[in-house]
Amino acid sequence: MTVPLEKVSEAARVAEPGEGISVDELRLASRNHAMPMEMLREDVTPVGLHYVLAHYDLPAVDRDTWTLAIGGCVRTPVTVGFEELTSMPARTVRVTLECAGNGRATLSPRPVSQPWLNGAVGTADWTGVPLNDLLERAAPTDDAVDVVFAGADHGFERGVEQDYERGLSMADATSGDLLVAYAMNGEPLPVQHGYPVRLVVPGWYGMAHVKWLQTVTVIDGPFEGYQNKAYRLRQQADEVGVPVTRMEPRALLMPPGHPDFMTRDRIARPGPVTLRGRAWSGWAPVERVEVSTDDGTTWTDARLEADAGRWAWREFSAAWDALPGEHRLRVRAHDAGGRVQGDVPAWSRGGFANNGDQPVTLYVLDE
Ligand SMILES: Nc1nc2c(c(=O)[nH]1)N[C@H]1C(S)=C(S)[C@@H](COP(=O)(O)O)O[C@H]1N2
Ligand SMILES: [Mo]
Repeated sequence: MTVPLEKVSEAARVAEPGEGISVDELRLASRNHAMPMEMLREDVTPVGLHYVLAHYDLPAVDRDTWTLAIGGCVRTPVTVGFEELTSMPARTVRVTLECAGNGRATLSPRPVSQPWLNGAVGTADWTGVPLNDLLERAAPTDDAVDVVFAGADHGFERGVEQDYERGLSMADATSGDLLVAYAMNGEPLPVQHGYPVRLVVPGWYGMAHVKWLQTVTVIDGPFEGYQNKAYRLRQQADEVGVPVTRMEPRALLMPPGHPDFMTRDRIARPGPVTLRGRAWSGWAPVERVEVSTDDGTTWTDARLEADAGRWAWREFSAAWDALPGEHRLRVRAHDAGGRVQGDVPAWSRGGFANNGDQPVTLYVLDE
């Protein structure tokens, strides 16, 4: 029997007006979990609470037989095993990682996919070997254009069978602290984050950070693989689109007060409240965060806490005297490159890089 692949996998689409989240989306959402918003209190996200996204099944990789092969347009193909990799000079970099689809579920119209609210983010200390050191050993030839990173996971997506693969230009692959990482917060990578080894591309949205990394292939032309075509900003399905690359500036508020179980709306007593949260941008350092307690009518500057490194989110805080009533709390980040978090999320068919601010509703009781 032959199964036509287009029957297995639905084409990318946006939901009809009023169409709810489906069981297919719920299945994805229960495999791929968000970071709970209260974890914005941590500089480094505890491993089990960092968001997770895997397109296919989590592969079983044996660390003892695992190898990383660097080949293609190189003078000296290199193969390293886990022991050799971990004996090379290592670096640890604190990196905030965000899925390009973070916030997708609240867009209108809603792209049908992993239905993230706003918790598809986390920060970890990644330890590994600078990708540059491995590439230098392999010595790319002069015709090198792109570098393709392939994971051990395998699946089908919109009718296309594939290993998860992403390409980067030589310039992007050889600048900016990229790591071939084998530890997360000082521990071996857990399976859901890429055991035994993953790529970390500081400042870029999640899709570039290939997990369960097995091969690095230098090629003499632009990489046209599925995941490089899928992660593009498009208004129409037939557009070529603009590649999704670095994280847009975004600030998130650690929800104050206490939650209602179902709605997660917040409830607090009147009096002084410290509004806190974290902000990041993959383009340039965050240099300003504004806070509004009246749904964006007035804004005040939050205090920025110590810089935790170029690729890590930055904590902010603002003192507020909460009076009884219903309040809409909003925050927005500015980076040193002049990028500002928008009021209205940018819309694209994939729901990528939508960095609109996310209001938090807070009810302050009379006493
Ligand atoms: N091999 C492989 N790497 C992958 C993926 C995947 O499905 N397979 N998902 C990517 C996406 S879309 C994201 S957002 C990040 C998520 O990384 P995390 O689960 O460690 O948070 O991994 C990326 N790397
Ligand atoms: Mo993602």
